[in-house]
Amino acid sequence: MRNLREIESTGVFGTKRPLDTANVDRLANELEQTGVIALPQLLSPEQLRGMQHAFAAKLKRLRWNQFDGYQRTEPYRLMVEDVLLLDQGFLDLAVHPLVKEILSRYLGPNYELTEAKGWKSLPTKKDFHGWHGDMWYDQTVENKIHREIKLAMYLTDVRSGAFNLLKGTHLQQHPHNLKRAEVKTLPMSQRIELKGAAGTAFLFDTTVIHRQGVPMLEPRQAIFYAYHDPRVRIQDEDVYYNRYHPLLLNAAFLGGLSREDQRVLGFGNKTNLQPGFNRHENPPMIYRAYCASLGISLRWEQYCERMAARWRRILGKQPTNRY
Ligand SMILES: O=C(O)CCC(=O)C(=O)O
Repeated sequence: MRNLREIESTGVFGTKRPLDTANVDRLANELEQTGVIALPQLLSPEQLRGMQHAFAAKLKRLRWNQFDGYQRTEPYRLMVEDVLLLDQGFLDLAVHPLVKEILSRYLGPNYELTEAKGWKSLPTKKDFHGWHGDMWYDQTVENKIHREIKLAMYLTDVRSGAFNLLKGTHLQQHPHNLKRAEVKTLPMSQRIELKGAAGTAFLFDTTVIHRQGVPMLEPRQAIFYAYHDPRVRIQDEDVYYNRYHPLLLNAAFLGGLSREDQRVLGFGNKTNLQPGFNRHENPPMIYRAYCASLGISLRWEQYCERMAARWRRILGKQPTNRY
């Protein structure tokens, strides 16, 4: 496997350029053999800049009430869900012709994009994200090791805390989080660390043993798209959290999609739709405290407005428009 740093920049492998079948075959074979491939430059610098800008905007604050933003459910990562809503580049990447060609060879004709999210990893020396294969299908009923591919792209330059994997460990066992005893037996000579500049993209079979590297010395922003056959039964935990809900899309970015693009994006597919889904857990105490303080602050604002209006009437002044 080539190191990502050695990949030549041969210009943007854009959506208009005809695909070189030999090159696609070579990449698909490499993916089959090793469980991972580095991709050539798929997007233009302008597309990448648009994605970085939109992603950074989501990272400005924690999502709350009318303030859109990231989600935080763990200490070392800020999660940005549903990135296809954010910028045209995220959508273009998801249905890039080279990606689709490789995926249809590796996953067959029924694969779809089932999740599109990203995160900002915060600097830490803590080893919080161990070696694993991604669990997604219901292993209590599925005997087969199902194929799933993730497309990853860095949105910042990554010099530490890069994606790590053990080449050739894919499709050997059902994916799971590895226990300490298993980690001791891993073929560490096969370890690859995918450092790279912003825009670096790669595909990996999610059964390949992988992890985020430690230490993470500077913040890292990356997106990960998951592609698999949506007809395969999802594990209970992901049904519970509605993880593989139909993609959330932005109408502004859906012009000019081919029928294949529409299929890949799951147009009209209700297999994993949970109508009226509501999270099953109760929000934490702090949420109730926020709600209560919001109610008080809204009522206080209204009271201040009424007082200000009364004083304006008394003093004969015109109201100033706040909006
Ligand atoms: O953030 C990383 O580098 C690791 C990602 C990962 O483990 C995953 O997507 O399953």
